Amino acid sequence: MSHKIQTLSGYIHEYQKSVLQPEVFWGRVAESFHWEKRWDKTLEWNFEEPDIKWFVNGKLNITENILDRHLFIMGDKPAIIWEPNEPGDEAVTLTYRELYEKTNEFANAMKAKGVGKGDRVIIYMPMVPEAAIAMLACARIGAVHSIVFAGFSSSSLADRVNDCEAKMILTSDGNFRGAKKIPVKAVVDEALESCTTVESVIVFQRTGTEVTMKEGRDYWWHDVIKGQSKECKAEIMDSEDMLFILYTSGSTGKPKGVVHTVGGYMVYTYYSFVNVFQYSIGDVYWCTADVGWITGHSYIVYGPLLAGATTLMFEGVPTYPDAGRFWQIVEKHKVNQFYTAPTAIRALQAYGLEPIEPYDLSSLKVIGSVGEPINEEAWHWYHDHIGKGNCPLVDTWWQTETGGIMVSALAGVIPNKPAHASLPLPGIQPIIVDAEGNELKGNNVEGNLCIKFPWPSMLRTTYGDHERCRQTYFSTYKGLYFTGDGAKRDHDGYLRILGRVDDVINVSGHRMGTAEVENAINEHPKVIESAVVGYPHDVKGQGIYAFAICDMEGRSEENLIAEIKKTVANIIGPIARPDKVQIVPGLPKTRSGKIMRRILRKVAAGEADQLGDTSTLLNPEVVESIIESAKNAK
Ligand code: 7RM
Repeated sequence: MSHKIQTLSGYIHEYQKSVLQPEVFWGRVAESFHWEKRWDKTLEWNFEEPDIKWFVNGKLNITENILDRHLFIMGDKPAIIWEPNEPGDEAVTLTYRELYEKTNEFANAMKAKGVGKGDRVIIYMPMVPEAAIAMLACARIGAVHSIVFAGFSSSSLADRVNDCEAKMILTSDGNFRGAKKIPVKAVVDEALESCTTVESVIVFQRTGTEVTMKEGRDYWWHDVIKGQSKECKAEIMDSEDMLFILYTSGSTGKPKGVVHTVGGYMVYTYYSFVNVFQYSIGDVYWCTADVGWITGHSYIVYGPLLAGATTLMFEGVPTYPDAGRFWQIVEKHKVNQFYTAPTAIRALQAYGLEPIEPYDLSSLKVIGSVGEPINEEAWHWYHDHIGKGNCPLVDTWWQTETGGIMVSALAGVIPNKPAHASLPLPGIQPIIVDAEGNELKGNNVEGNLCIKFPWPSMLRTTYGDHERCRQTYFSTYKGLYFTGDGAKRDHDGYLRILGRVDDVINVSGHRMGTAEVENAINEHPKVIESAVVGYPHDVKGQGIYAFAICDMEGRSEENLIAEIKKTVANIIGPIARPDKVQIVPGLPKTRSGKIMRRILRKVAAGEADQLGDTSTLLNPEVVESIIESAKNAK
């Protein structure tokens, strides 16, 4: 672990090196890995096309660095600890050797079904170790995984399957979440009615739920691994070959497939994991995310396992069987680093201190936050009552597109400051710009957050549509990667992330495009037009507020609102269900016909008295009736 920074002066020194000589800096980190062939050149890039290549012509397989490399001295050390949904059920530990064997066995099974290098595989699975095994098995044979969060609907799943033309789906019969048993395979079946590329589906048996298995297409996980060798030669990959695609919402209606490649992603997730969490061999690390999100990819699976860590996976939810579950697990497995989302903290905060009291949390050394800005109140609660005032709290800012943590304190190395993500990691060069793209230098400035130099784990493209990648991230400000977030650099030079400046809302740390939700609402036959905005929500950070113009004939407002919510849950998934729907006679439009969301945001936030100038509207009269009918929103 020679790359672990241990002091503030060490950080300052490393940061400086990483900016003055980025190629030397990252070359040194990359050297600690096993490469089949060393790279010729560390970096080639331009942000115009964009075209970014790290470790050019290097050849490797990421799983050799996760599995084979760790067999020698870590073979019997726990790689994954799995805590099941039911507290009474036994936890499962997989050592590095067991993970190696299970990955290879399943990789061979996938190969036997005709999947190989470059083929896309959709993973639609609950939080079981097999989800990690599935990811690694894909990486072993060079297949590109694309995980779809198992809470997404069949049509969301079908869209992703079709966009990446997946050849295989890995799924489960069902999924336990708290007191609920959720069908999973049935959702896949429904999705597959509108997909043509999928040749086989492998089903992991988790709940025993009855499922239909289509002859010649669907196979049980436990059947396909029978007789497979526990050795599988790793496919040699180019550093810039795809590792995975992960779909994420943006400001347009259609989620984009963010593409990450093997070499750079490996180097950066490892480096950032070790430094942010100050992981030491033997520690038990737990990130509560789902593998369906980027946090699960980078900081449950790849980063920790590359570092030889013990990573805990939890199948259930924070409030089952009660609001003490997280803390019970921390005590049970003596968790040393705990990484969760502000929305979970706020939800648990509402239960008070009683659920925490029975548990010994003294194993904790570092606590972390990710997914959205953490408000000061939640920060203090988390810091005082979970960290007991003596664990550094790392507020980590990053994105699906960045692949790894970009701005964060390094635990115990960089001093904390509530609600501030703080400082960039070595190798990361963030800048704040004004609307014209001028860099705002110095402290006490606020503007849009951009990154001006490439880092190893940045996205390379959006799958099947490179122009969209250029447009979305590299065209707003010439020569810069634009994050979509606003940020402030305070008087100490610490960064505070202010949230999205585009049409993306962050609901419980999950990104939703307003356009995506609007498209779903518009599917309801009685909806004529809709507009969706975010509004402050106590637990979720932001809630989804929808304004809809509807044909009311034969419907009560209440029924219609309920139907609209249901439509969205069906089309996208329950996480996109609007918190509030308001039926309106019209929407405020500019003269060019654009919806003026600024006004709707104020109404949704209950700040209709601060609307500002509405005189430029095409239809100013509609505003009064929107304000008036806000009380009927449900
Ligand atoms: C890791 C992840 C990305 C968006 C991002 C921000 C917001 C994430 C923080 C944060 C303030 C943080 N990827 N965000 N972390 N805002 N402080 N520590 O969440 O692609 O799903 O979302 O999330 O707006 O642009 S993501």
